Amino acid sequence: MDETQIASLLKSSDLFPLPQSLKLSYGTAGFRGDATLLASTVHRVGILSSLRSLKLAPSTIGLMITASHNKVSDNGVKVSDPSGEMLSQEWEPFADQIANASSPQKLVSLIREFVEREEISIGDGGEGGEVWLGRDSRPSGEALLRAAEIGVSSVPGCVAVDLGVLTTPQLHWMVRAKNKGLKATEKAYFESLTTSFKCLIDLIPFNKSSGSKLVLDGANGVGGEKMEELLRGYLSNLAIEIRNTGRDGGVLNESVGADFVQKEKVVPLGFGVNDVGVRCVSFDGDADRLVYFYLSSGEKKIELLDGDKILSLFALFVKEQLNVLDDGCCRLGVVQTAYANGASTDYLKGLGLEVVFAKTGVKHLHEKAAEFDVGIYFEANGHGTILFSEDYVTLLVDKRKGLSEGSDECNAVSRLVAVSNLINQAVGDAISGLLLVEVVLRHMGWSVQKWNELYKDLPSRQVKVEVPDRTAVVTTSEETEALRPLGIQDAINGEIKKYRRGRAFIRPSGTEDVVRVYAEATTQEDADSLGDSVAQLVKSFLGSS
Ligand code: 16G
Ligand code: ZN
Repeated sequence: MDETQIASLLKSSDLFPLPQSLKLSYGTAGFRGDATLLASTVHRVGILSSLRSLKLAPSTIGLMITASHNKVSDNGVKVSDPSGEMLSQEWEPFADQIANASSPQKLVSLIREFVEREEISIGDGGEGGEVWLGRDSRPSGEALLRAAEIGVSSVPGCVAVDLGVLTTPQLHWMVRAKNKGLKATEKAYFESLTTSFKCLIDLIPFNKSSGSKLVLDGANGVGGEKMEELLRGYLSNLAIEIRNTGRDGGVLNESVGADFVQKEKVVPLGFGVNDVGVRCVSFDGDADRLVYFYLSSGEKKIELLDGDKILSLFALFVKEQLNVLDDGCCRLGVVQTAYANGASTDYLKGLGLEVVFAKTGVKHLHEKAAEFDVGIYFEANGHGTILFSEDYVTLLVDKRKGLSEGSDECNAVSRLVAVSNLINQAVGDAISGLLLVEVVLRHMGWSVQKWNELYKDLPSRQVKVEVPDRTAVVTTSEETEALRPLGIQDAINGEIKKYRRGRAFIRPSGTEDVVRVYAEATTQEDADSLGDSVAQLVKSFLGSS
């Protein structure tokens, strides 16, 4: 790096001093924290994104400003690689280092070392870098986006493109499309969803009714707004009532949204007795997660159809199409985490599907799903998608050419191709997930209640334990067993044995300073009791803080 380049970085870094006592880690979903403390972090991630773009030149990188389901006063930042996937894990340590550099000088020296090691060429007449910026609807987003812009353009030869307010999956989709040389606008995103959705609806063999009403809880975030845009401009026939749009004074993620509904298992604000029996869906704050629910009585308690149930519905539909094709060469697999309800795993295995487990965090599930021709992944919290390998889609498209129009086989192929266009291939996407659930329910002719009957969740319990050092817990790669502290797994196994269909595991959280405990068993009482006794074990092995 030459003097002018260094001066440019120093000058812009002086504008964004690191707040004292801020210690950040890139974590499972980028950097997150109190929005008032994040300007330096976002600025530095802007620099990182420019370097990533130069390293992979010519390619566009995405930078999203969001804190997903966290409270409105928080914000965060994460990076999308050219494929639309999460930033490569190889760059995470560098992200941690620069985010925590105590002065502009230290920051620049870390960047210099990194640029040399990675052989990144800056401003020597080669390809320039390009970073696309998006933000969710948080009030702090605009100022943070400016910080990101300054960071991006402080790397000579790099430009920032402000795409404004978007859902996280929209930004990932657009980055992916751009790098594939496709139309990469928001309009193109909506058109792609619309075309594939309509195609799937047209392929429904019977029952083309427009379906009963769906009510969406938009978490007072960007998802509701974008869904309105989609309905207004593209899918005006779809009967969806949108609540919690953020315009009626509701606060982002406060007693609303997918995370609240999934964790608390109660109705979000804005829903009540009048909605008994109605099909409802909740997005999270940046619309990369969705869960369905309905009220079975006038109480607040809900019947929850979580990520596991969405996964099961999708798996059933995809498998049905593959059965029509009698296509033994397609490797279909599903990916879950240890949090998946045991009843869902049994159900999926009962369908004859290959079920594999990944560590918590979307990037881990995505990686495993990408190993299949068709890989379906979902976390119980509602984040997931269906990945189609490019080779398999090409094979399908070729196959369709030899089939007679309107035959069962041709329709099955067309459905699979349309699903691959509808469902976001980059990350979990609540809007496209919703559209696919709606299609599959109509295809099956099912109500939400009927869908819920696929299997009955085993009662479960989650407990958070505050400990002096959560990193003392080390687990196997699938997080189902604890390797450290020594002896704790034997003790947990001893507890599990006491309960019918007992299952429990512990893991250090990637987003909070706690150890998480998950327990399930045949009755709620047993699940609670198993959860509590495992939490006690964590305290006795690690000490409580
Ligand atoms: C993040 C992850 C989510 C995971 C959660 C676990 C992404 C986009 N998000 O929100 O997938 O379930 O962390 O949190 O990867 P925990 O480690 O605190 O339990
Ligand atoms: Zn989210």
